[in-house]
Amino acid sequence: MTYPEFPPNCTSLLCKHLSSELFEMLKNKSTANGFTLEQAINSGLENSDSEIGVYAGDAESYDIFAELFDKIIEDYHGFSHNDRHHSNLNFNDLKVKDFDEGYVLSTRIRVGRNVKNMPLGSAISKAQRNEIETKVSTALNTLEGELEGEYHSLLGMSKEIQERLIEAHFLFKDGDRFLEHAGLNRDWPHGRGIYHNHDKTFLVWLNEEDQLRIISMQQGGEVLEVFSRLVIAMKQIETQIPFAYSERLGYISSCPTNLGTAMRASVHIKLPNLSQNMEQFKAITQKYFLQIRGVDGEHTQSKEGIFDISNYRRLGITEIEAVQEMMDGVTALIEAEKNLELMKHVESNLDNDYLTH
Ligand code: ADP
Ligand code: DAR
Repeated sequence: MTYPEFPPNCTSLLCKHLSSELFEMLKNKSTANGFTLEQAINSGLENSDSEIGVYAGDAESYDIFAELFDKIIEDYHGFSHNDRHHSNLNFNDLKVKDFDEGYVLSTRIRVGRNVKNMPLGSAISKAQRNEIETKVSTALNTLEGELEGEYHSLLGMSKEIQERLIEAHFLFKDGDRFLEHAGLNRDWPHGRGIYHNHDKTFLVWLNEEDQLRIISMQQGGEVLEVFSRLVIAMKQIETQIPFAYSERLGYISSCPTNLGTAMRASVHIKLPNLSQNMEQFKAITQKYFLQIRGVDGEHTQSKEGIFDISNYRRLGITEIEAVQEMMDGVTALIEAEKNLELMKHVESNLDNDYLTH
């Protein structure tokens, strides 16, 4: 492989950090699973509009290709090679904020997890992926109480049911081109599926981007309820399924953006006025380290002034800090939205006064 010719408009962290010198240093290296630099960067080469552009094929990738991954990790999370990740799942430490009524439509908190001592999705074999599906779905089927539910393999699921679950924000989409070119969609739909409880407030995706996406979600803005359900579930699953974990990087994920807590705490929130003031909107999201996604998740657009707002950082902060950052930022967004509403109301009253006198 020769040094790739990145297009001039490439803005990914891969383009930014893979110098020709670094490429020459890493191009002939591979992990014990045979995962190569070429495989790690293929998604970013095929998708020049990538934000990041790299995926790991196993936990070892973060060591073998550390000279590249560490630059990307520091750029995205502000986490340096000498930093160490710490966890805090004590939901009593959350300074809960009740969001004003009428803005937050729903709350979802998810973590990515991968099975210890197994390759990640980009390097796993079909047999290993099927083994994970069997072991994890068996463990999930032992869950009781509020978490009790059923596992549904994608292989046996009709397109109509899949579309309905995707539309309702419960199931992952297929055909993601970033995952495709990372080798994460190989053998699709074999080994993929979804577990959910009877109310669909607790769900687990199997073998999408990560081997598990453990999800707690519900209508409204009761963040503590959503978070505590997730923490209880995570701990119960981990008693049966050991997760890939690093003292330095926390929970190991396919994409470096999901290392550490691998947690994304999001709300669907109505901000029709702020959506007309994107400069002000983005100033607030930058201040609170928030990410703006569309109403159907990553790489989608907002609809009717509804946005998916979540914490951007996942590594080098604890789970409590990630959720707190989201809550504090969402509170600031609601305040800004209310002020814009008030200004609009005053202006329309002034206009009416002017017109009637
Ligand atoms: P991930 O959260 O796993 O990184 P996405 O951003 O693609 O993946 O979101 C996955 C699905 O979850 C999408 O259908 C998205 O609309 C839905 N979703 C995300 N946040 C919320 C939320 N707060 N309420 C309801 N659905 C949500
Ligand atoms: N779209 C890929 C991944 C960015 C982070 N999102 C994940 N991991 N789902 C990119 O490189 O832009």
